[in-house]
Amino acid sequence: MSDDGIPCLWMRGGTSKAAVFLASDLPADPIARDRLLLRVMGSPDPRQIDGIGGANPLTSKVAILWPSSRPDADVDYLFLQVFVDQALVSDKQGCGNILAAVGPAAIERGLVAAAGDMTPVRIHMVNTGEVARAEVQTPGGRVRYTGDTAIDGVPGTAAPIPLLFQNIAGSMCGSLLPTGRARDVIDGVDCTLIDNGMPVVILRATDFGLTGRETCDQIEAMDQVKVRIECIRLQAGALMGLGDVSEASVPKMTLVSAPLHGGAINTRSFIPKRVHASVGVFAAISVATACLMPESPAAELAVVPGDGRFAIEHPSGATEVFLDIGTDLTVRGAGSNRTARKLMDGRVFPRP
Ligand code: NQM
Repeated sequence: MSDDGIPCLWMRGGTSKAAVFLASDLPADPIARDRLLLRVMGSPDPRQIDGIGGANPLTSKVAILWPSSRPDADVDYLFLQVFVDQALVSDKQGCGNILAAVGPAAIERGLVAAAGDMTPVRIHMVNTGEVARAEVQTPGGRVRYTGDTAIDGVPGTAAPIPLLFQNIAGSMCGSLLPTGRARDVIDGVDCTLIDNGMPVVILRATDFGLTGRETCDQIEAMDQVKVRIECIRLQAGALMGLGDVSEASVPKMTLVSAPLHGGAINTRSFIPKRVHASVGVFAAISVATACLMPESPAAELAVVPGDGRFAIEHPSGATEVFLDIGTDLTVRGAGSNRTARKLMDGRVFPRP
């Protein structure tokens, strides 16, 4: 298989990048598949110099697509996080940013037929079991990537790809608040253990001596802060029913502080060891949901918008997520407007 290369689409989805494959082009056995993907990306190696990975968790991602196994979806999407400096590939999280690339890629690869100027694509997110809806612009039967939509963390503008979700609470933990509480205390630090599409632990930045304005590089240089956060993460993972998370990419750790630029709340997210250059889509939805819970450290800092549109501030601007909030304050649905772009369509040659 690898002598002739493997068909591969290299796509930007939101503020991340992924290699997109058809399942039929990869080994069916997950162990053989993951070994191959490590070689494709160039892992383990901090620079991923002998592969196509970008030496950061946000650019070392894989999406695998196949015709949907479910009547309520058009395409199945398995997300895999390929670790940069460890020989690990994890399916234990989804990815809302790469999800933005799935609709266009499914149309590019003929898994979904373009239908008029806008093609709705129902995507079964295999990692968590839910179905998302993406709207892809397809004038003349081809994906249009150009447009006027700007998202923070990506230069320029592109065609919008609205993403809509329902029933994402408890995506990996089984319930929105896996401990049954909106506030737990771990190592003396208040936190909210929440899963509205992504398992996230929400903590006050000030409890770690931070203002929340620090850059990613500044935080990554703070060894003591990182050790404290990882220690809390390992305990939180067990409390959230995720077991031993020492080699898992969830839960994500998000430090919150008061908004700085008119948004709902300000964040710095560990994903879980590197600091995210922006924020994950589902992570942002989980943070927004915590802002509605009076006992959460997020609620005391948040400025909750009246229209359900939460601008979640992060190191490169803000990500807007939408919550459809019922009268009893339950979150019925959520969404985000993202963009994506086809960067390369060709064959990838994994390291032997
Ligand atoms: O939370 C990074 C990203 C993500 C995940 C990560 C994401 C999400 O920004 O839905 O998008 O948290 O590892 O690509």
